[in-house]
Amino acid sequence: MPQQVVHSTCALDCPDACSILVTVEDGRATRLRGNPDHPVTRGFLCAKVAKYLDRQYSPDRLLYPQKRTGAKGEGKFTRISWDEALDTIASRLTQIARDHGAESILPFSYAGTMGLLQGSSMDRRFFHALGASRLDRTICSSAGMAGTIQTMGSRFGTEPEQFPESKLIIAWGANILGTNVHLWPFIVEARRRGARFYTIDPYRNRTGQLSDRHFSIQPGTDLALALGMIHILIAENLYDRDYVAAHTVNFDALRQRAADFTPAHAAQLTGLSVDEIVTLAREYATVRPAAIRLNYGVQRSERGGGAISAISMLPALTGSWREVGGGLQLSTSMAFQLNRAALERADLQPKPTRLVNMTTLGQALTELNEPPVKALFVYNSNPAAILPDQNRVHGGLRRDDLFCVVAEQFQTDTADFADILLPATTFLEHSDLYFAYGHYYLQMARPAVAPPGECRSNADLFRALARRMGLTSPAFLDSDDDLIDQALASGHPFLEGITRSRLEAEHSARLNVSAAGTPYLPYAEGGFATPSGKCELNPQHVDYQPPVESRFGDPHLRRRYPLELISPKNDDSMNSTFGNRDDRDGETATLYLHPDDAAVREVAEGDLVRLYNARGSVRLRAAITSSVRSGVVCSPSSRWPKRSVDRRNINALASDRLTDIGGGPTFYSCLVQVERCGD
Ligand SMILES: Nc1nc2c(c(=O)[nH]1)N[C@H]1C(S)=C(S)[C@@H](COP(=O)(O)OP(=O)(O)OC[C@H]3O[C@@H](n4cnc5c(=O)[nH]c(N)nc54)[C@H](O)[C@@H]3O)O[C@H]1N2
Ligand SMILES: Nc1nc2c(c(=O)[nH]1)N[C@H]1C(S)=C(S)[C@@H](COP(=O)(O)OP(=O)(O)OC[C@H]3O[C@@H](n4cnc5c(=O)[nH]c(N)nc54)[C@H](O)[C@@H]3O)O[C@H]1N2
Ligand code: SF4
Ligand SMILES: [Mo]
Repeated sequence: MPQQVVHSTCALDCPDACSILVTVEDGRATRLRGNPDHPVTRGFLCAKVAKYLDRQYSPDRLLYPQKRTGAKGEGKFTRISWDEALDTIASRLTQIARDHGAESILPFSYAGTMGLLQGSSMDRRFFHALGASRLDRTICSSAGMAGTIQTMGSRFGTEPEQFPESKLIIAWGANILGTNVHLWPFIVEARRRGARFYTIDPYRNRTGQLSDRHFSIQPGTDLALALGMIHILIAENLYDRDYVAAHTVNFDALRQRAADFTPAHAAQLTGLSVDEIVTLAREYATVRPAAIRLNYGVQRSERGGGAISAISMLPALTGSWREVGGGLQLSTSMAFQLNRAALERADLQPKPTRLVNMTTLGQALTELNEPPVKALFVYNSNPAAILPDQNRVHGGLRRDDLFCVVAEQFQTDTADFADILLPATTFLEHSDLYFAYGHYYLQMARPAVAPPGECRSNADLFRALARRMGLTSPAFLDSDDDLIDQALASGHPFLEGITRSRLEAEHSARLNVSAAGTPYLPYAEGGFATPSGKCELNPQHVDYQPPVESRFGDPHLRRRYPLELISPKNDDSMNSTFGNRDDRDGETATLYLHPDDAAVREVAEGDLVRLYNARGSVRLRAAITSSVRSGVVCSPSSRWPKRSVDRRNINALASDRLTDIGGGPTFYSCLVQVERCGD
C-alpha cells in the first residue's frame, strides 16, 4: 500500500491541541509531525508527543478484555472475551443498582483525551440513563474557573496570535516551555521586537531561566501579590479611569481592601522585595501593551480561586483589554460553544442525581453513605496516581465490596485495582472533535490506523454496554458522525458555518470570535457576563489568608513539617500518561531542594531522601538547587506509583483539602519534612 498522510489532532490534556500529520504505511503509523499549516501550532510537536509512536506501539498496550485473578492492586489478570466482559459489567451494575440504588454507581473520568466524543458523550448518556451519581470534575481547573467567573462572568482570553504585539509578557504560574510550548514562538517574536518577559513562580524552571526577570514568589501567596499591585496602581494613579468607570463595579470597595496591602505588607507575605513588587506593578501599568499568561499553577492552592479573581482584575484596572497584545489568557475553552447538552443528555436521568467531587474520591470511597459507592467505572483517568491523599484513595480502591471497571490503554496502578479491565483505543485509532484551551481553533480528526487487538473507543464501549443493559433510548443509536453534528448544532454565532463537512475538508476551523483577519478583543468594550454586566472588583472575592499548609499557616503543622512542597507538571510527560516509561531516575523521581535546606539535613546531591508528612511518605533523589527558595521543595509530577519502591508517588503527601471556591484540589499547599535515608 502506498504511503499516506492523515490529519490528526493531539488529544492530550494540553492547551495547544496540536494539529498533527501522521504518515501511515501498510496500515501502520510510521511518523508524527506537526502540521505546518496550523496557524497556532505551526508545524512542531513537543518532545513527548514527537515520540508518541513508542507509546502507540508499545508492547505494553492493553489489547484484550481481562478479569482480575489476584488481589486488588496486585495486577494479576486473565484474558476474557468482550461478551463475558460486557455481561459481567451489565449484570453487576444491574444488581448493585437494585440492591443499593443507582447512585451507588460512580463514573470517574477526566481528560485522558480532550476529545468530546470519547470524553463526554456516550459515557455521560449511559450513566445518566442508569441514574448513577454524577462526577464533579474538579481536579484541574475548577478553582480558576470559579475565580474568573466571579470577576468576569465568562472566560475568554487573549489569543496567542496577539502576543507578538505585547511589550511586556508576564507568565504567572505558567511554565510555558513545559506545558504550553506553542505559545513560546509568539513570545520569542515579541522579544525580538523588544518585549520584556517576566515569570512569577516559586520554582525557576526552564521558562523562568529564560525570562528577563524571575519573581520567586512563596507558594500560595499570589493573591497578596495581586492586591499589592492593585494597591500601587491605585495609590500611584496608574489605573485607567475611563475603563474603570465604564466597565467595572465596586472600585471603591476594592481600593479599601487593597489599602492594607502596602508594598511592605505584600513583600512580607510573598517573599518578594518591596522593590520587586513596586517595579512589577509600575511596569505592568506603563509598559504597553502588557499581556498576562496566567496558567493553572496559581489556583492549586488554598486561596487559589481568590488569587485568580484578583489577577483577573488587573487588565480591567489598566484598561489593557482594549489593546491588541494586552489582556490576559487563562483559558480560551469557553469560546467553544458546542452543544454539550445534546452530547451529554442530562435529560436521560430518571431524576437529578447527586454530585460527587472527584478530588475527594478517597473520602467518597471510604466514607460516603446513603448510598455508599459500590461500583466505580474509570476511563480517561488514572485516579490511583493523580489524586491527592493517595493512601486513602488506594484504601478505597482496595475495598473488596467495590466493583471496579477500568477502560485503559495501559496497565496503570488504577488498572491493577480493576475487577474488569477493558482495552481502549488511542487518539490515532478513533474519530473525535477537539476544542482547545490555548487557542480558538476547533478541530476534527479521523482514525489514522485501525485499533490493535480488541481495543474499543469509549463511545463504542458505552454504546455496547447500553445495549447489553437494555437501555432503549435512541440516544444510544447515534453514530460518531451523529454526535459530531449534534455538538456543532448549537446555534451559537461563534460556530456559524462550521460543519462536519467543512471540518472533514479543512480539519481545523477558527471560531467566529471576531471578523476574519481581525484580532479578538473579548472585553475591549466591556461586555462582561457578570450579573452587573461589568467586571466585578468585589473585594469579598479577594480576601487573603495564608494557606493553612504554608510557612504562615498552622504553627503546629509547620513545626513538624517545615517545608512547602509543590509538585508541578513534568516537561517530558503528561500527568501520569507516560508512566509506562520507566524513568526511575527521571524528573518525576526527583526532589529539588535549596542548598540551605539540604545542608541542615546533611543531604548531598543525588542522595535518596524520604519526604513525609502525616498523610504518607515517598522516597526521591535529591537535587540541590537555588531554583527554589529556602523553605520550598519541588517534585515534578506524576510517575506511576508502582514505579517507585514505596508504590506511592508524590500524591501520597498531597492533601485533599479543597480550594476557597470551586471545590478544586490544593496540590501546591502541602507541608512536608525531608530526611536523608540509606539506599
Ligand atoms: N509537559 C506537560 N505539559 C502539560 C501537562 C503535563 O503534565 N506535562 N499537564 C497539562 C495539564 S493537565 C495542565 S492543567 C496544564 C497546566 O499547565 P501549567 O499551569 O503551566 O502547569 P503547572 O505545572 O500545573 O503549574 C504552572 C506553574 O505554576 C507554578 N506554581 C506552583 N505553585 C505556585 C504558586 O503558588 N504561585 C505561582 N505563581 N506559581 C505556582 C509551578 O511551579 C509551575 O511552574 O498543563 C498541561 N500540559
Ligand atoms: N501532585 C500533582 N497531582 C496532580 C497535578 C499536579 O500538578 N500535581 N495535576 C492535576 C491535574 S491538572 C490533572 S488535569 C490531573 C490529570 O489526571 P488524569 O486526567 O487522570 O490524567 P493522566 O494521568 O494523564 O491519565 C489519563 C489516563 O487516560 C488514559 N486514556 C487516554 N485516552 C483514553 C481513551 O481514549 N480512553 C480511555 N479509556 N482511556 C484513555 C491514559 O492512558 C491515561 O492513563 O492530575 C492532577 N494531579
Ligand atoms: S502535548 Fe500539547 S504540545 Fe505536545 S503535541 Fe500534544 S497538544 Fe502539542
Ligand atoms: Mo490539568
